[in-house]
Amino acid sequence: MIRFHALASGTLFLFWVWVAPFAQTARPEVGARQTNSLGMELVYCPAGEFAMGSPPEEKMRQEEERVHRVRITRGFYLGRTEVTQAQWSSLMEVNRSRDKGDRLPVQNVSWKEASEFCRRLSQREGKSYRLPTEAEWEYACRAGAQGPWEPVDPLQDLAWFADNSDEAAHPAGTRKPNAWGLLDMLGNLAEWCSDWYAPYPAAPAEDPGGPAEGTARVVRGGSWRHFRPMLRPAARSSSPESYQYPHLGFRVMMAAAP
Ligand SMILES: [Ca+2]
Repeated sequence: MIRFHALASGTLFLFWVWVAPFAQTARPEVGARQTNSLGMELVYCPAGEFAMGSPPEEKMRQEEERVHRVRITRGFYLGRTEVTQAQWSSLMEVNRSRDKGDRLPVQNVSWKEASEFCRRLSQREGKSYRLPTEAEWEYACRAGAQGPWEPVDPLQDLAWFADNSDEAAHPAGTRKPNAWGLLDMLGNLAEWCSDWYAPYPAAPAEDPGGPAEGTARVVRGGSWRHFRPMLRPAARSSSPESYQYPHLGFRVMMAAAP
């Protein structure tokens, strides 16, 4: 019996030695999904490097979108859609959305309220949720696409925007996904990012999180009320953090296990 025990322990030890290195390096597949306790789908975005901003030849670009290399050093999960009103109401007392509906994205939320939602979700799940940085947002929106941005499909198929929205938000995730499976990155609601708004640094950056202080927060993606120039991965916008608009919502970022 003792001999068997020793043998079993030895086998277990060898198994651990063999498995441990793989367990530490295993990463989810690009676009792998998780669903949290609110029924919110999260999409895995891998670590990587990309050209943030728009090249001079991109149509409708703004001068401030100057290209610089950005490295995202850790993979992360991003909400597959904007936070819906059903998800919002699970954690927050007041829903001030203009267009009411459980599957519609929550509207009229300030940056501080969106951050509070992330805090409560982190507490409930025992995970680390926050708003994505502007760099994480653009990286996920591009989903590996390089060079000047041109939608492969007609933009109407990818996004709810001024040409097809009938001046209202639409149920989350009812247009086509991008290459990583994310929905409504462009259009439907514009989205709060965590950074203070300021001109980009010119130098290459690693996990940039914006300046330490400012007067407005970054907003990305354009919305049901915007036209094509704002419906580009590099297009930037901003708003003071207390403002609430029917065209502005957010999606969550969840840190992946180290
Ligand atoms: Ca959006």
